[in-house]
Amino acid sequence: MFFWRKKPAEPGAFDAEPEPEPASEPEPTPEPEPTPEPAPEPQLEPAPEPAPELQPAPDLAIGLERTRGGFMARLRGLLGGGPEGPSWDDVEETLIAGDVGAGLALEVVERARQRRDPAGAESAVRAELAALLAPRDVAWRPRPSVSGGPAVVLVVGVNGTGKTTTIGKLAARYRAEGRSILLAAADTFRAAAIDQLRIWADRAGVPVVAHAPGADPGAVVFDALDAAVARGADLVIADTAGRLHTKSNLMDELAKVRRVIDKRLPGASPETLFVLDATTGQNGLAQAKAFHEAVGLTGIVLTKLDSTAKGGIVFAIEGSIGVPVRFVGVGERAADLVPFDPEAFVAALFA
Ligand SMILES: Nc1nc2c(ncn2[C@@H]2O[C@H](COP(=O)(O)OP(=O)(O)OP(=O)(O)O)[C@@H](O)[C@H]2O)c(=O)[nH]1
Ligand SMILES: [Mg+2]
Repeated sequence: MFFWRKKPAEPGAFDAEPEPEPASEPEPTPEPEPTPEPAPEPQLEPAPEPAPELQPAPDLAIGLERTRGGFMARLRGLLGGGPEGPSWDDVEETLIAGDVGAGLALEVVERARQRRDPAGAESAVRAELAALLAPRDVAWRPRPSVSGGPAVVLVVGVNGTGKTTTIGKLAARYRAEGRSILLAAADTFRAAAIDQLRIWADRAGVPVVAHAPGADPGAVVFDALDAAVARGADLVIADTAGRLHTKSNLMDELAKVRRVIDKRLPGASPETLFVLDATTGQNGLAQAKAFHEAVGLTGIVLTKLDSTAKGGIVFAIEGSIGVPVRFVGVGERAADLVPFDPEAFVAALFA
């Protein structure tokens, strides 16, 4: 099967062999090609070197243009009104329309009113929104918890939220920082998913461990961890198939992958990143809760913030499961992933 053929080594690849000299003896009769069979062992594809340079991250204000022009423009308009102050009902309604959520919108308005902020209503609402986002280490990186072992990142979420794209962006980011990365193609549901991960891996210059489509995702992750330990890689990022949070058998499969990591690298405490499409709005909260229960999330990546005028979900998602947003996706390029800094985020919204 074509799938199992090793790719030719790129010029300059670290494990490229020199071309063999042409033989002077008469050519032996070529053996008939054996019927290719799916090999049981994983395929570790070589990565081109050196790491391509990562373009600078986009300005957050540009990435958030739609949200800034959408519910935030209305909010700023209301809050910047005359000396009599805003209509708090309108403020609440605007927050709800911006996906902040009804309960949270009411709380923000109540607390902002009680502040009687001498700097005005905008300053009060801004402070209350900022207070919904816990302070965090903005320079966060996935770190190994097992001495000598790799850091492990398991990427999960419902279908089409941007998991594979985010993995490509993360690989490019950490590779540009000089880390040694390996990707695990544990979305074995479709052949195209494996190919998509390969394209991102090639761009970032990182190797992929893949099995055949339909293989057990846990086995792929197990082999990727083996390969990472053997190579001394310091980061493994595993892609997983998108799944509906309501399908318990699929959620069980994810929990199994999680157990495989614990078994192969006891104490590794993998980062489990939940990728949420910001355009999903409040439905994202139910998704996050179900994934949190199934696998224990440690971080959130909020994607497609560039595509929504209602980015208020960011204020609701953290509090709903008590897990920090680590990155926001603001486009489809490798560089379009921004580490989440609550202060910069709120400043960009109110700019
Ligand atoms: N505009 C925009 N598009 C994005 C972003 N992140 C991902 N996408 C797009 O979203 C679509 C789905 O992305 P994938 O990475 O394939 O999503 P996935 O979660 O891996 O999908 P499945 O594996 O099918 O569950 C692609 O067209 C991506 O280019 C983002 O931050 N902004
Ligand atoms: Mg995918």
